Amino acid sequence: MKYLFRVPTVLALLLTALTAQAHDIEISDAWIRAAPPNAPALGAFMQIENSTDADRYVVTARTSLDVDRVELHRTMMQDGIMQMVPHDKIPLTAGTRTMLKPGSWHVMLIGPKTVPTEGETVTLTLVFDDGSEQTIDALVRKGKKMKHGMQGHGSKHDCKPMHDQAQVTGHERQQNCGHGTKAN
Ligand SMILES: [Cu+2]
Repeated sequence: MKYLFRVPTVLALLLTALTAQAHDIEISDAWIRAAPPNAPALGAFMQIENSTDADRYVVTARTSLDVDRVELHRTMMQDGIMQMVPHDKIPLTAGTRTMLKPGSWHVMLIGPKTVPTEGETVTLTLVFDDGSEQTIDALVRKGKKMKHGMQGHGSKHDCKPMHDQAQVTGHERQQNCGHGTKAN
């Protein structure tokens, strides 16, 4: 009898393990910010859910787009100014959702030979610290509108050194400033 009772338990444990593995790391809402044709770099953003009980990391990324290189960046306040800092990896804290978004963590596609237009999709591959990879499609679109109430909080100070936006139009830069401010 004892043996019979154990079988379902083992099966249940196995199923749980398999299910957990299938949903280890989940990437959703991947997008790339639409940019002018001469943009020197493109920001790629997404949400990454780490439903495991261990901290994980994105260690590198690739893209189907023809670019000079792909870097992992974080926009942050340094020496009193907002700037983009390259990182070796993006931490995915156990049991949490990490937001890659303007003004925060992002994947930077540097030196695109051709800048994709709005509505196109670009394939991104993220490589994790355990060597596993996930490939997703990122939609090229405009940045999300600022949330209500945030507009008044921006300042010129926040806008000055917004990384790759240095060479884009004034209008685009204005938009980006809002996002940087929001995220911090
Ligand atoms: Cu960047």
